[in-house]
Amino acid sequence: MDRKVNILVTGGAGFIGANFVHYIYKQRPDWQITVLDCLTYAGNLANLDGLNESRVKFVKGNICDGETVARLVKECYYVVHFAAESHVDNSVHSPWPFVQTNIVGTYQILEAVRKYNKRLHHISTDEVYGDLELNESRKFNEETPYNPSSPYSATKAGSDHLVYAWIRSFGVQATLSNCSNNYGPYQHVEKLIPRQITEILEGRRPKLYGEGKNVRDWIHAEDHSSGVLAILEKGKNGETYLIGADGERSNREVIELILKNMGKDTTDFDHVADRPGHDMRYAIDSTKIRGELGWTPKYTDFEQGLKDTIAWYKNNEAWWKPQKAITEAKYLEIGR
Ligand code: NAD
Ligand code: TDX
Repeated sequence: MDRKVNILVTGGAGFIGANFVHYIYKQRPDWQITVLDCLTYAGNLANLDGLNESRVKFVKGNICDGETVARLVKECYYVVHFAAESHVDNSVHSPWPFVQTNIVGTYQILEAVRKYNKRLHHISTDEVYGDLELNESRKFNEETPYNPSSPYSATKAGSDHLVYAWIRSFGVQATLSNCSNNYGPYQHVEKLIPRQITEILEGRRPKLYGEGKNVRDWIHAEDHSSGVLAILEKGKNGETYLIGADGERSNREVIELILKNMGKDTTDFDHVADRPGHDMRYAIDSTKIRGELGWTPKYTDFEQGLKDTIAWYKNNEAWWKPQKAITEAKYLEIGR
């Protein structure tokens, strides 16, 4: 590519967005990166520590603010749209911010890329497809019909439909990806894996929703990043790619593995109230991105990835500590 690439990353101060910024910073040393993030409770500027300001510019702003979005989109070459309200439990308790950010915010991004004819990659989730039975062989693929269960997944599904409509009605240049559950550094302590690691580090017991039979398909955030970069550079306009690393584990297995790798007895956890409408199983068939774009995940050993993640939380207490008590107080309020 001849011209200098400036990539606009929305939600780049959150978990996956920040992992993506670090990945691009290393993999594409000649690219300029602009992060647009309004720093909700889930955003943290410290996630971008260590990156040189001559290459990474941070703009504090809301994706629902059309003027800010248009100004930044006008200046960039690619837009990768991660910004979202992302936690299912929060969406069941308080859905309105999800409608605002996930739907109205995505609308503003789409209007700006339409106006300035810029290339968009929209980040979505496997949760838009609803859930699978525990014992069926079927996995989600690009043809699976949408069937979201929670306010979170319904608003992500809504944002995906907006992207499809803008592609078809206005010829917007966009790709989409639907990824499975991510883990790795910088994940907020509200999510399953960091919550349990930090509970143990604070001397408490992990908390398993219901019986813990629910299955999630785990992928390391760096593998999600490499998938997104492959789509951005080699993906076909208008297409969707599912990203997954064959990492299916029940929640109970995940908690047992965390306990084992932190030197605890694997029965040392508590069952707490189940999540309302709790999706049973997610699983991704990633044949398309592997076959068409030659993408493969690097972290194929989940237990090793988990060990690295445990080490990261042990070594970065100052990063998670300020959020921990606030997060557990929220959980106490909803009884989990
Ligand atoms: P996160 O909650 O950790 O981070 C979201 C980021 O977006 C935060 O930095 C927050 O400040 C920012 N943000 C929220 N609302 C905003 C707004 N209105 N304007 C500007 N910035 C705003 O989320 P995450 O887990 O990193 O997820 C990132 C994306 O990946 C989301 O689109 C999510 O749906 C998708 N996704 C997540 C997973 C997962 O396992 N976490 C899996 C598949 C897809
Ligand atoms: O303390 C807990 N105990 C527990 O058993 C927590 C926080 C969760 N769980 C269960 C609920 C889920 O079955 O673990 C599983 C994973 O929970 P989350 O980390 O909240 O993730 P999930 O609901 O699966 O959604 C995640 O993956 C898809 C992300 O938060 C979404 O943003 C993404 O789209």
